[in-house]
Amino acid sequence: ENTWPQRCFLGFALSAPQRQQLCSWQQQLGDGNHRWVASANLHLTLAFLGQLQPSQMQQLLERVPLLPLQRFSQPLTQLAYWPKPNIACLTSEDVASALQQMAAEAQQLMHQLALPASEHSVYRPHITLARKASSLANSWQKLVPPQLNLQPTALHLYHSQSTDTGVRYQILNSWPLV
Ligand code: 3AM
Repeated sequence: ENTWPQRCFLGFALSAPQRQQLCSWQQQLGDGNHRWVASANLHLTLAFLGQLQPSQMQQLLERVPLLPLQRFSQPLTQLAYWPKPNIACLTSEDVASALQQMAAEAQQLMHQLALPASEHSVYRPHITLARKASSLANSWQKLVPPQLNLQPTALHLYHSQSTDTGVRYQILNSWPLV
């Protein structure tokens, strides 16, 4: 059952071994006041689209294939805590150029669809590992980070749905990277 608008984002999936790697790393640290992101929800966001109306969805589906959908390798090897979204994540200071270009053109596409652009002028690739993460702020960067090299084979359009058991990201459409 689809209701509108739909909260959506463009992003990349992790491989099953990568999800397992991060999940094991989270488990070593154990629980606390933070909320670990569930293994099934681990992802790399290209662009947060926000609330899409049906006409915007239709235009998006027409125009995403025009983005530079090139393969890339993005190492993610640094732990960071970002206070404003209050997340603890795995990130990198260097952005793969093909990913950088895709992110910039995705922002232009959002502008064309009259979607609010990102508040941030710089694209920072990251995998959110924990939310409500303020209790991790002091220790987080001193931990030994998981070493990940993301090499996605597709770009996905995700629908972010709230459910009784938490948020669920449903893939609505996928485009292969070439
Ligand atoms: O990729 P991460 O997990 O950091 O927090 C949301 C998640 O980020 C973020 O978009 C990703 C997919 O849901 N998000 C949610 N609301 C947002 C907003 N208003 C947002 N990003 C920017 N602006």
